[in-house]
Amino acid sequence: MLDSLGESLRNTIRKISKAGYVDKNLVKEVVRDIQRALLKADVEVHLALKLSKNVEKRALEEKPPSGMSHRDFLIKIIYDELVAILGEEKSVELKPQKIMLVGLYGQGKTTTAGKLAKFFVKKGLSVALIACDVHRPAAYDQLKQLGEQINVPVFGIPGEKDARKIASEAMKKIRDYQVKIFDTSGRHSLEDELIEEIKDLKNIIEPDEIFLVLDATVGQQAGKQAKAFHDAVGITGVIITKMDGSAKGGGALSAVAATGAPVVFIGTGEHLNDLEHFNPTRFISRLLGIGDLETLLEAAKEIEMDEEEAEKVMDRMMSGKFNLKDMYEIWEQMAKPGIMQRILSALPWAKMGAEMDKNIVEESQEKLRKYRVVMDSMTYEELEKPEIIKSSRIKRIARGSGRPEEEVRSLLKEYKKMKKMMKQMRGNRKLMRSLRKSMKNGSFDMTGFT
Ligand SMILES: Nc1nc2c(ncn2[C@@H]2O[C@H](COP(=O)(O)OP(=O)(O)OP(=O)(O)O)[C@@H](O)[C@H]2O)c(=O)[nH]1
Ligand SMILES: [Mg+2]
Repeated sequence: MLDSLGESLRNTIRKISKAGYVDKNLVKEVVRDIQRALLKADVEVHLALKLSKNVEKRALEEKPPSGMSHRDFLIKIIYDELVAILGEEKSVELKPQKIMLVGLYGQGKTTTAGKLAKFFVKKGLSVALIACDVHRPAAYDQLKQLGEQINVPVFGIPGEKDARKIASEAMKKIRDYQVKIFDTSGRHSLEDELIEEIKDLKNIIEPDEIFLVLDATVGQQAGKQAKAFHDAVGITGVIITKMDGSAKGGGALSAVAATGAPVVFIGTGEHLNDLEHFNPTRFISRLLGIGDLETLLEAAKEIEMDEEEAEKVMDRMMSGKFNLKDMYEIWEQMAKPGIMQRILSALPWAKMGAEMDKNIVEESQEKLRKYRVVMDSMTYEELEKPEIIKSSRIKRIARGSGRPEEEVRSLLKEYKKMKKMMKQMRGNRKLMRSLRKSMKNGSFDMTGFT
């Protein structure tokens, strides 16, 4: 998704990283690049100009905080400005509420109603769907089918031509459900008739949330469309659908900028599970290829350990209680191709990822081969407390494994080295936390990361 925008922006970031120094010419060039990338991705012209102008102004006028290079500062400015467009992260609350979905024809309202219903059901809330679309002939049946898939009741009055009546009836009949999701009619464009209808529906339903459902492939028109809906009923959030497709995505950025309403979810497919919570900072980090800690933790999750297990290993590593079994486990993880790359891509050192991955995989595989035999000849006690392995034990282990004593010693040396590294990483974890915190506060200190 958003491949081409991401790629052009990442090229720009690479250009900055590779530059010897940041001067006016580089700033101008980068600003031009960003403008071009945004326009190509269908971001509205004035928004693209405003963003690139902000970048230019700040890059030329502001000084990097002490400890940060001009290069990193320029990257940070770009990151900041993109994040600023998307605004704060917003999540739906897990409480009883009424949600009304609005949007033009075919944007994905009905499908999204089903996805949202499933989302709340999974969180243990009781959900009802209400079919207030009186325009599309089979709208009720479509919603009914979705409801059946997830055992969620669908309220509707087939044949009824007035959406207001359906909503009023529904308000009486489905009181007992905690979450009520209202699907509404679409139109080709925001006609007066539709505006009147959704305004009335809003008065009847008194929704807690009004989400605009917007197809990611809607280009330059997205901002205008979003603003019109916003002016009519006040949008509290945007759900961008079809992010799995070839969307250029700039429309989505424009819509958010035009309404100030944050993106809450993105739809990434036709199935009811294809709904993802949207996190603006993570989204931009990925787009720029600079990653953040959350992505890092996710990558750690993907390495076939469940989250708890990952936390446990992480905690053990960080607590300084680190033994040979832990070391072996870590090598085992690192010996799998792609894993370091994934982890590194979440860090500012992303560009080194692929190369390092290859080296680390080879190195780890070799270590595993070499030391497995040696470790097989150790007792549990020795594996858990390697410190007790002195020369008589070394002799025994060497004999038992049929490997030279030197190899046992080198394994122990390796262990000591790694343990020391873990200690240093403990310091870095704090650094990571502070980085994340400062990113949230808007100040961003990359000291120690470059
Ligand atoms: N690939 C993909 N397809 C989607 C997504 N969301 C919706 N669709 C598809 O888009 C088409 C239109 O979706 P609907 O949910 O019917 O859209 P709507 O806004 O209710 O349309 P109207 O009721 O006609 O206004 C359907 O074929 C959906 O399967 C998504 O996130 N990804
Ligand atoms: Mg529909």
